[in-house]
Amino acid sequence: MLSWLLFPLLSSLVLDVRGANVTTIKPRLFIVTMFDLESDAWYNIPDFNILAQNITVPGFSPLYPNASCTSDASVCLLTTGEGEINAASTITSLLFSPSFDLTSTYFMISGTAGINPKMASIGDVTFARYSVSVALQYEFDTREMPSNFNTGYFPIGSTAPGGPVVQTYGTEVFEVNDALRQLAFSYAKTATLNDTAETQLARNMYVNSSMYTAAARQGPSVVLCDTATSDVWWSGQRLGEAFENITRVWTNGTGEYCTSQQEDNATLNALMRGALFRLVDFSRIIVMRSGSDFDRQYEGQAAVANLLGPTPGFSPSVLNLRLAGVKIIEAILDQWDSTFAKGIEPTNYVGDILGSLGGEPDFGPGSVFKGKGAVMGPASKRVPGKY
Ligand SMILES: *[C@@H]1O[C@H](CO)[C@@H](O)[C@H](O)[C@H]1NC(C)=O
Ligand SMILES: *[C@@H]1O[C@H](CO)[C@@H](O)[C@H](O)[C@H]1NC(C)=O
Ligand SMILES: *[C@@H]1O[C@H](CO)[C@@H](O)[C@H](O)[C@H]1NC(C)=O
Ligand SMILES: *[C@@H]1O[C@H](CO)[C@@H](O)[C@H](O)[C@H]1NC(C)=O
Ligand SMILES: *[C@@H]1O[C@H](CO)[C@@H](O)[C@H](O)[C@H]1NC(C)=O
Ligand SMILES: *[C@@H]1O[C@H](CO)[C@@H](O)[C@H](O)[C@H]1NC(C)=O
Ligand SMILES: *[C@@H]1O[C@H](CO)[C@@H](O)[C@H](O)[C@H]1NC(C)=O
Ligand SMILES: CC(=O)N[C@H]1CO[C@H](CO)[C@@H](O)[C@@H]1O
Repeated sequence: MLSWLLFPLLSSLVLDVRGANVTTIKPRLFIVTMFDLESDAWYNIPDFNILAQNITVPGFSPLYPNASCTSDASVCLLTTGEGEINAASTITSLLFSPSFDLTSTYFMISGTAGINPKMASIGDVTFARYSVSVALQYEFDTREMPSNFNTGYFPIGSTAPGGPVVQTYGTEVFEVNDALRQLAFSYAKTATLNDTAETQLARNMYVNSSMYTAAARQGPSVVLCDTATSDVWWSGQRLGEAFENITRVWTNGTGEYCTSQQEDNATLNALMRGALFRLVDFSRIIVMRSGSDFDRQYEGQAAVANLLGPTPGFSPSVLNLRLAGVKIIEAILDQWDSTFAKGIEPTNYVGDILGSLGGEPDFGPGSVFKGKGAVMGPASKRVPGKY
């Protein structure tokens, strides 16, 4: 089924922070999952044993202390733990682990998400160009908000909802390589995705709601649309709409909020900081999220019933990440020498809202580094695999 390329292991022995001898490996792709049910989907695949080697990485979550890799080390997987703090801590630890040389590694986030029924449906696999920290705002409880507000959230430094970023923290919006995203999308589309009778039934409730008729899809599909991060697992029509609005404004009209999750801006922020020292290549990131549950109720349903009710979309959504993701991995490994080793040249801006990696963001108030990128002192002269 899968034709994994064999290539020699890099085998320089180095000591890690524990004083343990470790071997430096140079994976071609790293799968980033957030919790056990997402990683489980990648275990026990014929011809692809991702548990052939376990590598304990100091700084990883106590729940998920190991990265694991295929025997030829071409593909590895880690589990960050859920929420932004776990994601940022785990990815930062990975960057500085002497067990890995990540300078040419592709990163593929593979996680489930809440799904906006205006854009896509449960069971769908989506690929984001923008990852937006939609809750990085001021917030009033709606019972105490001014009467002219339509939501309790409004941008930090502003006086009313819906405006642009005024006071930049730097993690509001990240943009990834769209050329790579289009390739990943085309490979994923060749997969036959899973669906179940229960999922179809739940999906139909939305297809039949007049407010979603145009956009709700009939069956599991692969979709290009953007993702929103918040530690708060929000739900409901009103917050859904508020975050659609802020995504549109903060991406200057080009982003469409479609999936909700609790990690991606943190993962991207940590990778961006690594890219500043050339430990990773920020143009090698794929943000794949599948719809496990709707982010809001259907017409006539109570918001609380949607959030706390059954989630029949969950099992196809984890399975579909793997079914679609395997196609992407196969393509990257098969075409490594011809295409992927040298990288996919981005034609869009890639990076954060500050312009840290250089270039002029096509969203937000503009580069604070005048298009030249952040001056951090000398970039990495670190020998990969050493401190
Ligand atoms: C690490 O490997 C070197 C070379 O094989 C060996 O001399 C040393 O004792 C090892 N250190 C530990 C802590 O295992
Ligand atoms: C790696 O760890 C998993 C459990 O997390 C285990 O099933 C597997 O056998 C381990 N692999 C090796 C080579 O020890
Ligand atoms: C981590 O990997 C080591 C080495 O294979 C194994 O002994 C340990 O059980 C693993 N831990 C977990 C939580 O899987
Ligand atoms: C989807 O997966 C479930 C459980 O893994 C299986 O029972 C079902 O037959 C699959 N459906 C399709 C259409 O492949
Ligand atoms: C949705 O509409 C379709 C087509 O009219 C119908 O077959 C189905 O029973 C409806 N589902 C629900 C839950 O109302
Ligand atoms: C979203 O924006 C639309 C159009 O500007 C506005 O009518 C609506 O009230 C906003 N919704 C929320 C919840 O902010
Ligand atoms: C994005 O929109 C804001 C206003 O919302 C504007 O100030 C800014 O210049 C725009 N940025 C770009 C790159 O067009
Ligand atoms: C690591 C990081 O940048 N985290 C930020 C992601 O966005 C949230 C708001 O949604 C911030 O609180 C985090 O600081």
